[in-house]
Amino acid sequence: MGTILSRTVAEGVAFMNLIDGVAVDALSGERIDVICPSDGKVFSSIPASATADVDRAVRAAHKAFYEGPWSKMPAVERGRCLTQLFHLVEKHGDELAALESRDTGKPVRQGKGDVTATMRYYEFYGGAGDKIHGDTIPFLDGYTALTLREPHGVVAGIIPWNYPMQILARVAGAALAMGNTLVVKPAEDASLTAIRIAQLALEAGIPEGVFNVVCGYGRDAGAALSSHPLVDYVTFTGSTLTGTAIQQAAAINNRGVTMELGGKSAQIVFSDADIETALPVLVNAITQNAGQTCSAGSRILIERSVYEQVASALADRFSKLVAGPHEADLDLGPLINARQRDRVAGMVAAAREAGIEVLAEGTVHPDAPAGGFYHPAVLFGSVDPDATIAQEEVFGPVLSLFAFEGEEEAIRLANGTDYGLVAGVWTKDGARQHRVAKRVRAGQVFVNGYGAGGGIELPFGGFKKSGFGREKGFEALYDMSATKTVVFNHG
Ligand code: TXE
Repeated sequence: MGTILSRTVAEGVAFMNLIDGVAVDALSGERIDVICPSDGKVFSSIPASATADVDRAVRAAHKAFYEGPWSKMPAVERGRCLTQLFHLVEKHGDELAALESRDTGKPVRQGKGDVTATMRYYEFYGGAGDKIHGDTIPFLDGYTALTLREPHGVVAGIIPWNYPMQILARVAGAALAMGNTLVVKPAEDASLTAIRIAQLALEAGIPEGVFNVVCGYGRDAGAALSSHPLVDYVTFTGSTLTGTAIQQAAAINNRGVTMELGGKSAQIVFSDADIETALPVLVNAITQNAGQTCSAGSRILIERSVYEQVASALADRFSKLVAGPHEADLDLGPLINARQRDRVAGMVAAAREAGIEVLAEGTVHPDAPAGGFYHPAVLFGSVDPDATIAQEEVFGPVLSLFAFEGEEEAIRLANGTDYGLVAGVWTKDGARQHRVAKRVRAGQVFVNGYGAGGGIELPFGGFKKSGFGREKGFEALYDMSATKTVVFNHG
């Protein structure tokens, strides 16, 4: 089962909120247990913050925006702080990876991958903020007209539990680079790295009050944050249902929002594809983070002439997949909590009962702790495109295969859900690559490859119920700022 690498990290530590540069408990003193998904045991705790704590953090961020140096600093100086944060994440990389693995249950090497991606966000945005500028616009005689890109003010970041450190980095990197101040509400299931990163941000020279973290439940702290009148912009990654609630809350104050929601992403495998190259990528796209990835490739559409070949090669690989505790570094870790494990198990059971064929199933390692939230990988074959398992996000290691005949049907199936986050196209035909990439309704399309996790410089976001607004790359800097037009009359 491998050696124990991170079963002791943060043992017994009572983590605190970080508000205005100070570590503070919730005003009520109430706390939430932190449970390791690998064994289901409590190892730490976080504050159960409520409206009054959120108010305190938002007021600190508001004061830091209007009275502090951050929003007035030259972009290059803000960038240097973010670059310093990049160095500090690297310095504390082992600790952060261990913390993330224990908090989320993800295999240790994936925790390390999250550190690498997190560093890359702070590196990218450390160098990007000073490259954003406005325009001068030809206007009436006797006038000069120009635009400035200005920060929104206080940005609220509501973060999920699947990639807590990475998703925080993509929000914080872009928001801070543009001069906003930040109040982060990490997920109640995975808040630890957010607290550590906010502490490191202080060490990196980001002033007090600029980067605040308030832990708590979504229905309490999250709802209070998204509806707070001093919040100027809300960015959210999570479920489509919660996204709708947050949009409604932010609408009370008519605030802008970025929504990065669910997915049911398809990869299309044409008969001329390099199948050997595709196979490990197809498997990884649904097993990474045990399928708890918004961009997971949860549907594979296979041209009928190669369906049997691809399906049996995938079945072979699926039957060898083993789930186990994070420190054992197997193919899959546990799911985040009992509720998610039961949800996935329920969807799998319903699909079986509906008569959908199970082509292969992985296993849970016999030595995996009994209290852990494990679910084996499951491969469904010849799935009806209208079936629930084909339409709804499972958020677990569950892959559905579909057969298609020709390009038109492939595109129709790929576009045949309410979501539109990512797609993959596997073919050697260059003209087809372009045609299909254009017609698939997804925010990112990968041709002969797949992976939304890397590529920090690539804009990312959805169509349809997958959300709106774009994160990552330069596009996020536009989302995290507003255009101001200034007109000078020389007459
Ligand atoms: O997510 P929620 P949950 C999907 C995935 C999963 C399902 C449920 O399908 O099975 O969501 O997971 C905060 N106001 N994704 O319930 O509720 C919450 O505290 C303000 C997709 O855990 O979306 C947490 O910080 N905030 C996904 C964050 O929202 C609220 C990642 C996400 O929780 C709130 C995670 C409220 N009323 C789950 N209610 C992705 N797109 O990557 C909750 N929150």
